[in-house]
Amino acid sequence: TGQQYEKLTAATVPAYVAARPALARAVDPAGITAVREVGDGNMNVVFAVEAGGGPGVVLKQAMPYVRVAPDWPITPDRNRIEARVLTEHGRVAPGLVPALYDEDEDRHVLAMEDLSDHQVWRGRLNEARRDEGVAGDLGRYVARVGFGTSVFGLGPYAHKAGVAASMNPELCEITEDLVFTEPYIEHEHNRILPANAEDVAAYAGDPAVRTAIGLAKLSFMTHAEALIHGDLHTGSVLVRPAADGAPRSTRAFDVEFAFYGPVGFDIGALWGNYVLAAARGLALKDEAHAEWVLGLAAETWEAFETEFTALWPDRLDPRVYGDGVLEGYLAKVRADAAAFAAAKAARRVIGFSGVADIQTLPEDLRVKAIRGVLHAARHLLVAPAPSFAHVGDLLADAVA
Ligand code: SR1
Ligand code: MG
Repeated sequence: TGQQYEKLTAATVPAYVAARPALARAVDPAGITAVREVGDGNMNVVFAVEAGGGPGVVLKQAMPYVRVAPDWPITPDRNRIEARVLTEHGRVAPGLVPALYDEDEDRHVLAMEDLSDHQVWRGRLNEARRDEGVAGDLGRYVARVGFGTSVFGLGPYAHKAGVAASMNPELCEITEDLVFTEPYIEHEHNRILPANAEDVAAYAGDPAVRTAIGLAKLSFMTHAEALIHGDLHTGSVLVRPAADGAPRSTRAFDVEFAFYGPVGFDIGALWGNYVLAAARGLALKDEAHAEWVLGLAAETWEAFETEFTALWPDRLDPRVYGDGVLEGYLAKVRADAAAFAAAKAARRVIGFSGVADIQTLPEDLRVKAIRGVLHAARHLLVAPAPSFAHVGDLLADAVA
């Protein structure tokens, strides 16, 4: 495309829908009643298209730059990758990602299922809502993807073809820089409150922390286990609680960072974001909510382990992939997840791209919450057997 393509606006969306046959089948262009720009993520422009009396559609356009930093170029090809991954994840984890309706490779637009009856989980957690079952749904999602796109689920040739077809170097580089590098060096992206300067120096300067982060980065860059989501924070999850006879719905979205990586990265992303949500709860003196949130770590893990174990009899090559391998692999994923959780939590309180959980706290509470997150991250990185009970103690001590 030469990266020259027209940016969608709310005004041009109806004509765009009418011109795309796959889209016009999903939503009647003549019936469009409203187009709202709803993107609040860092990367893309997103429109919710409403059609009176019927389902709408969501359009997501990737521009050749980062939405929140237009002077930061980034490939719009992320949109093609996202389309492929949505299809693949929809195959192995049906009902846990949005349905894909259309892919426009010229203007880098994806059209997806209207999930406007859902809400972003991070926002609901920050309102101290307790959506039972979501953490388990996500553990099942990670397990189904972690098995279904792995050597175990695909066999050697399809796994290698998957690795080759899922290269995502530019988006991976963002993670390698923002999660695993910049928080550990002097960098213009870092945003550190003066009152947290010593906390950050103690965390990022600790040789044991630095070694653990370096090893986690190496694992992220080299362990091509499965086609992981790659950015599974609580802002990448949509939730609709059960109501009026309709069941609960949980969807992981925004899969543009997906690539063949370590499965523990997705579990760790969730765990790290539970730490951030719990730090908020404790800072606001809502101990009950914080305790509930930290309990989600076990819920996600147990659902992951149960689902992965249930899929294990379907592995394509049981000759030496016996039950001892299952046990060893689960232990590896769990250990990886603890380190990745630390990296994902710490980056949100040191580097580029903070999260509302922490950013919307008053400054005095934010300082304490950040201190707690860094103590928790260090524990997750260096303790021989890290525990979320101890994470809770560390967070509580910091905000006391
Ligand atoms: C420049 S993008 C910053 C962050 O937004 C995404 O959600 C990823 O987490 C990325 O690291
Ligand atoms: Mg995102």
